[in-house]
Amino acid sequence: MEITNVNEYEAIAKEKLPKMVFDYYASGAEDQWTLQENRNAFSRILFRPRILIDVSKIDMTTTVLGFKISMPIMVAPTAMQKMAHPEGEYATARAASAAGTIMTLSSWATSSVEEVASTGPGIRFFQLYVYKDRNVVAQLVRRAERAGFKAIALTVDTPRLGRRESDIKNRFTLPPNLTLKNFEGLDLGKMDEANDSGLASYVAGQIDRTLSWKDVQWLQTITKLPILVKGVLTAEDARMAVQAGAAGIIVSNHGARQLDYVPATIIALEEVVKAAQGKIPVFLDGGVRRGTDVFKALALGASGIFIGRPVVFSLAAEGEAGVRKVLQMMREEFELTMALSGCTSLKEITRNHIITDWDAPQ
Ligand code: FMN
Repeated sequence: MEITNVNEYEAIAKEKLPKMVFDYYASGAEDQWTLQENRNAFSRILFRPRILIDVSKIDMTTTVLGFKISMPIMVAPTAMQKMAHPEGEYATARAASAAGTIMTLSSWATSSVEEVASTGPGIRFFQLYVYKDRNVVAQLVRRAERAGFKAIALTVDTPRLGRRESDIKNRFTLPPNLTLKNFEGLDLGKMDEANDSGLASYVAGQIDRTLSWKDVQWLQTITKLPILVKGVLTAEDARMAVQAGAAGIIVSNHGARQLDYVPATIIALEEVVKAAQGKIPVFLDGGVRRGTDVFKALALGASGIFIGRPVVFSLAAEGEAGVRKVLQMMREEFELTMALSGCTSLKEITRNHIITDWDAPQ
């Protein structure tokens, strides 16, 4: 039967993938309260559509850090995509490029920055995890620059890995035929099996828990690339990101995989946007599955959104064609939402086009 929305890929992926892999992709942390809330919160925002506006032409194009893209829908970094499909990150890179949008490559990709660059042209960002060994970080950032990546998305919500109980039960580890390709030559490409989550042990061994705001400044001394701080959920940290010289903020709770009982990102978004005061753009990821969700995020001040799980699920189901279809369905739904709410360009989307359950009664 024809697939008509992004959510349908999850069930197909579940049938196709080994349980250990599907659970790793799908899970959130602990009670998975935030995992549900990331979705549920969107349903507490309703539209105030405007009528009798000529919507025969809709322009969804936008500019992110100076790069023109076809729509404000981008690809979030998700690790180890070759577990989903043999073409893994190559397929995602090609699909994003065909859609005219940005792909963010995970530090923990199963394809290297050079390999992904070799798939062809495309605007790509590199997601960075900071290892204890700063030489490893400096080398990797340099390689990303040389491979033509345009920005660093610095993940700041993972000093330790969140407690994902299915990964513990499944003794999750990277399958032996795959490596964390960016680290292969640095002897950090393999993940040992552990008595709990192999990934949690890897993080505990390699990732720098001392990471702090001064490192955001350090990063700027080793690269000219703009830095997006990924994982901000409060106004306080938004102000600090601006001060630290970030080029942008990604409001993210890591797909609800880190600290459970943090708010849905769509709820946290507005305070971050206010605190950033228009000085730097604010993006969002977490639970975006519909064109209506994209519109709601933009109405609350986001400059664009990223999708995570829909990419790995569609990759598992249909490879590159699946990821293309996800991006296409999101684009079409978003275009329709704009038309039906009376907006012909992104700048016409305003706070008045929505009402939330935390707004004062009119
Ligand atoms: N975020 C990172 O910064 N680095 C990663 O390597 C990374 N790997 C992920 C792997 C999976 C399977 C998932 C689901 C998320 C991962 N994330 C990672 C978080 C995503 O970048 C993003 O914040 C999240 O998936 C967005 O929520 P969504 O999946 O509901 O769209």
